[in-house]
Amino acid sequence: SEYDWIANQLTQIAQMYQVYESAQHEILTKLENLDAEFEVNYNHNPIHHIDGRMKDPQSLVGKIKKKNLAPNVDAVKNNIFDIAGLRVITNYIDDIYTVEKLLSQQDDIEVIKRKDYIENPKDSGYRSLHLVVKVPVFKAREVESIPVEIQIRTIGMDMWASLEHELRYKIDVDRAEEFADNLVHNANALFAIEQNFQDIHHEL
Ligand code: 0O2
Repeated sequence: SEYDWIANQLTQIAQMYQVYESAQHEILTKLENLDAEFEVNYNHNPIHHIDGRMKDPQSLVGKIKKKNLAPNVDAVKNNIFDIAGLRVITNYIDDIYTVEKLLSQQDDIEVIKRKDYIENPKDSGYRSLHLVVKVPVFKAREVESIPVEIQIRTIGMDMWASLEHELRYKIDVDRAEEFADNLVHNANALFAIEQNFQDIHHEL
């Protein structure tokens, strides 16, 4: 019946979220372990802090529509890679690439997507390194390889992105251009400051 169909869909969705959350935990543990090792061996922590989120259902449905996907779990799994997300905030710009290298060189990690919005900032001024990595999740009956989106950025890049994200919803369409220039200017200024701090850090 129709109810069986709904029950089946809901179960599949719950199972999907559960396994993606497990994958997020696996990656979070790897990152925390790397940071702890740095703490013991060097005087410097690359990671300032880590945030995580599971994509909320509204936003997932929005993406299914935008991408014109068939509304089923398989289509979602094969085409949407940010169901599980982690955001790694680093202290310095160099740390971004250190974190990337240390994670991606691990035997059970496969990088399936990489976008460097630091080399090539977005027109908005947005900077961040975006990775999608697959990690094996060991389930009762099988091993499933699950993608997790990781955004790696400095404190300054993160500050800019969260303020810009908040402002985006408040800016009138007719004044958008005026603010756009301002925001790009601020992104570049913050980047210059962080390069400066990086130089001092190297010097010391
Ligand atoms: P949420 O709530 O974080 O999920 P794809 O995911 O590959 O299909 P695309 O366009 O390749 O889509 O993704 P992109 O641009 O590499 O990354 C999208 C995410 O990056 C966004 O998530 C934001 O978190 C962040 N982002 C990208 N551009 C900007 C920007 O100009 N300003 C800010 N503040 N953040 C940005 P979602 O999906 O929008 O939301």
